[in-house]
Amino acid sequence: MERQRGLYLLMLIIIIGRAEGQLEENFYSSSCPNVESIVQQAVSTKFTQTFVTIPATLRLFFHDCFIEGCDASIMIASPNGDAEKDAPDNVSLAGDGFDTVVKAKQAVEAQCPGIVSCADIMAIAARDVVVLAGGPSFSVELGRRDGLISQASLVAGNLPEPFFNLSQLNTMFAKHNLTQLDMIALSGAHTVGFSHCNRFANRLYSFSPANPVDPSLDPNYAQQLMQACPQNVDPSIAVNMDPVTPRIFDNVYYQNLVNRKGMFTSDEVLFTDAASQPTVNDFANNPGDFNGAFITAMRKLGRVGVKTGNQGQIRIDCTAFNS
Ligand code: HEM
Ligand SMILES: *[C@@H]1O[C@H](CO)[C@@H](O)[C@H](O)[C@H]1NC(C)=O
Ligand SMILES: *[C@@H]1O[C@H](CO)[C@@H](O)[C@H](O)[C@H]1NC(C)=O
Ligand SMILES: CC(=O)N[C@H]1CO[C@H](CO)[C@@H](O)[C@@H]1O
Repeated sequence: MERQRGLYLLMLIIIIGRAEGQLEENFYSSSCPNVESIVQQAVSTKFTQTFVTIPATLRLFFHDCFIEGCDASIMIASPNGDAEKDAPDNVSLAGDGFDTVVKAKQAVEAQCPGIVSCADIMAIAARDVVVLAGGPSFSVELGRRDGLISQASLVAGNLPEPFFNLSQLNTMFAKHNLTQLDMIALSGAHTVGFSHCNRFANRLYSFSPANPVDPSLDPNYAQQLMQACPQNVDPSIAVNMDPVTPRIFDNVYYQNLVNRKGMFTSDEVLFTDAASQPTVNDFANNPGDFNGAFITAMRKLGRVGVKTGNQGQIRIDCTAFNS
């Protein structure tokens, strides 16, 4: 009798624990069983219109998770221009990422109104774009709720900067329980997408008084970048971050680092710092190791600061809190 009560109590604790704290792969299996195919369809339709869908959606997910957790707070539009997406660090978050999430949400709402969070749609879409670019597939945990806070002032100092060194990168990722290995694997997202010239121009023109060109850059690659990004170039000009296979999600990013063709200091330092170089060499030589580490890290990224259970809300329009 006592034992049975104890067992019931234990089961109750487990059930409550699951409902409140944790994400699950089959969270919508009865409430919206087709959610993943609906999102996938919307993402691939958007992708047929523009390749930017891929890098923009992936980066949007990363920035969302690092500020206030993976809760779609980055999606909120404010008439005053003071929401998270308006922060200077968000400069150049391509509009196509926002558009992808909005379109996917509309498609989901049409079949399962009021059920699926924008935060979960972002997590599914981030996986889908990796797959569309030829990267590894993986299952996505679900059950996130949408956040109730979105403030530009929360962004400063909470996103990694392209001039960071290894310890600065590690410190920032560790705040979210992400290891150096996770950080190196997630940086592999720079295998697709674009950077504006001003984010790395210092490496071409004003690195140091003795070396205006960053000596850790391959000289031919530096020349190539100078051609694409002359001094004082139009700030809207952007270049591929992976000069070799810019539209494929692969491990060539790490081969580029070995060949001194990392776009940012924060990329190249992963190879030049002895503490991270063995991992870069491994990922450059073994695509399977990169894929495995990337999947693990994306799933961990997707758990950062999530709201579950009764926290937050299920937004109807991803760009506005429910009224
Ligand atoms: C490790 C530290 C990181 C730094 C310092 C960093 C910095 C940057 C910067 C400066 C840009 C260029 C933005 C522009 O000028 O348009 C960029 C682009 C991008 N980042 Fe990162 N990033 C980091 C990690 C990540 C992670 C973890 C992801 C995703 C998992 C990611 C995904 C992307 C993507 C896909 C783009 C291309 C965006 C586009 O083409 O629209 N980055 N990143
Ligand atoms: C990284 O940068 C920080 C801040 O500028 C500095 O204190 C630290 O010494 C640097 N670490 C390395 C290994 O260069
Ligand atoms: C941090 O990650 C470890 C290993 O993945 C996990 O066991 C632990 O529960 C995580 N901690 C938090 C606070 O998320
Ligand atoms: C996509 C987006 O909303 N980007 C904004 C990022 O922040 C700058 C200002 O700092 C805005 O001008 C952009 O519109």
